Amino acid sequence: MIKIIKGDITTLAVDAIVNAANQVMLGGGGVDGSIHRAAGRELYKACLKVPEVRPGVRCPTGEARITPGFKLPAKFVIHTVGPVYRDGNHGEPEKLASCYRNSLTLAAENGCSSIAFPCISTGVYGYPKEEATKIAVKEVKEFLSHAEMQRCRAREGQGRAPARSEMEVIFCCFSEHDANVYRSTTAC
Ligand code: AR6
Repeated sequence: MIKIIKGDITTLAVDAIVNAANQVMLGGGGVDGSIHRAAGRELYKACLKVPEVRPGVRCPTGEARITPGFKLPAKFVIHTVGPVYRDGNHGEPEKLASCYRNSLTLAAENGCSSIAFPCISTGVYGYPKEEATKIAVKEVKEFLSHAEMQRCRAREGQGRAPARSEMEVIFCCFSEHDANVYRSTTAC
């Protein structure tokens, strides 16, 4: 199930909120700064413990890492790094799509049944909102329908409904304008 809300992602009592982080994963501006402030110093310490894949890179662009939420109402923070937008011809759409796919997969692997996303890459990283929204909605819809297909197969195979229910995916927009972009895109 997809929900679109206007609000501050740090206030949501969901299983996981997604952070639009950078590769170092030690905080920054925008939603990243707000999440670190609300979660407290423990989040910074947990991020420090995430191993570097190369100097200064804990999470490469398009990938995702998970930590506890500490003082946040959310149980987990899934940190993902969106692409910096240049012109759309430098692999940005694929990288942004993999942020959504990897975050959703990590959430499912950690037993999450609700997850909230900010509009990854559309702030400091400059991704045009309409284009980014189309990618976000497409990836989430594909993930949910694939998960539904797996549930159907499991039902057929076992003769009973599996315990796992559909994941609730919230697009948490910081402005009414962003929420309207999501509303018109999900309606398509
Ligand atoms: N709740 C929900 N959405 C928010 C919030 C909030 N509390 N605060 C901002 N947004 P940005 P990026 C929206 O710039 O473009 C950081 O410095 C905001 O309106 O936070 O992926 C990182 O460390 C926008 O729509 O992330 C990286 O260096 C969206 O969140 C860099 O910025 C994303 O804006 C990442 O840039």
